[in-house]
Amino acid sequence: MKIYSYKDLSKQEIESICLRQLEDDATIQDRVKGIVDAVKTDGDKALFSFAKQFDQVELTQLFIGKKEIEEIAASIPAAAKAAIDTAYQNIRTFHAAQANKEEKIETMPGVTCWREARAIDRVGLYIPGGSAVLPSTFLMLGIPAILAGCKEIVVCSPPQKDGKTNCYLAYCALKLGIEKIYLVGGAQAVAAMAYGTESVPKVYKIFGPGNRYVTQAKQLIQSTTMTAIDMPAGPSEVLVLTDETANPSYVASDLLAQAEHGADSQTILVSTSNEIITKTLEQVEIQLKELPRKDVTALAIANSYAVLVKDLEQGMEFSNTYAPEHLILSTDHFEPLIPLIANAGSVFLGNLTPESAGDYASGTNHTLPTSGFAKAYSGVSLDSFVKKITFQHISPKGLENIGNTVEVLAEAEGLRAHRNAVSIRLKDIV
Ligand code: HSO
Ligand code: ZN
Repeated sequence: MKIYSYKDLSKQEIESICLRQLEDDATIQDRVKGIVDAVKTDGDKALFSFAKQFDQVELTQLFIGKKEIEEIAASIPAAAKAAIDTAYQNIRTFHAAQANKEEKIETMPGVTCWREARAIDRVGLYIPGGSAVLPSTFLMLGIPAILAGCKEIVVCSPPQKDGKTNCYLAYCALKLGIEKIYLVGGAQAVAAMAYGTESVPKVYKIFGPGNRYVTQAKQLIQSTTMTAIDMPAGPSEVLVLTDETANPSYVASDLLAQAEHGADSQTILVSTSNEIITKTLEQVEIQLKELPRKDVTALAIANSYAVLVKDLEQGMEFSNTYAPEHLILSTDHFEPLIPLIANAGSVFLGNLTPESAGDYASGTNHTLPTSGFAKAYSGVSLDSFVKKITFQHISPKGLENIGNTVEVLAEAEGLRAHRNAVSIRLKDIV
């Protein structure tokens, strides 16, 4: 892992080490376009053939229904069932608290404005199932979708080798009251949900992480159909800010947890202490050896770096420029840093708060902006599954109060019909 000293870096160098490699692979783009077009024209037929080609399974049906979900879910080990129950409860509690009813505001006497949330009727959730099957993602997307009141929740996840889904996903579906899982993965799943096929319903917004094909497909359908997406996605990342109060073994474990997601994951260590950097890197080497995914993890660590800063404030300055998906403040002195955080997806405070807690069970959502998008995007929340509609009502008194302002502005814009829409009413009340 490369080590930089902040004081020796120019502004340009800082910006350049904060840059993520944005995916612009023409081969992937072409392949994804081919897949999306095939699903658009051939529907289910294309999905069956892609299942054979990419998942090596010969499906007879593109989904599993309630009965099968119940049967598969029954084989979940007791400990996993209990863990999912606890995570479910915490995620539900945290997201339920996001449903705030907004006040009606009288902007002028007789002019009342307000906003109400309405669920997006049909949403699509993509649950990855390639190198890792992620039931946690099912909970992170399914719970807010249900709480928001989405009427149709379409779930796509690649089929396992047996042409089914695994017991963890089946149990999540059962808990969420979702009665079908479509056995469709990759770019073809995104296309199916964007265009609709004989089996897979078309949705208005697609959520969920995925590999480069899934990400590319989401971007493509966003620009070619009326389908919205949760956010642009890139490889997962963490920035850990530390001082001498950090525990190097804990910090190393957090860096490795992020690194094991994939070779392109980024793990950034920022510290006020040279000693913490050295000890953490030693710990990374020691802990890495024991990991089952050590090959991929080592590649991600090799692509990562450490930055030595003069104090925690300077570390925050760097973090705000980097805008990490996950920011861990591994210091006892995190409190005064909170107001300084400008750009981050989700923040983990203190030495006993591992990112893994948020990945699975504390309650916050793990679908977060990566690649610097934390400068402008929020993570998934209840809000992601609703539209906010504004309302207004004007009383006779209100029209008297606001009428002239609208008339003058309409005239200034040369829009006589706009002015008339007020004048014609004002005439009747004064
Ligand atoms: N860290 C990932 C989420 C995840 N981790 C799922 C484990 N399972 C992106 O925030
Ligand atoms: Zn994770």
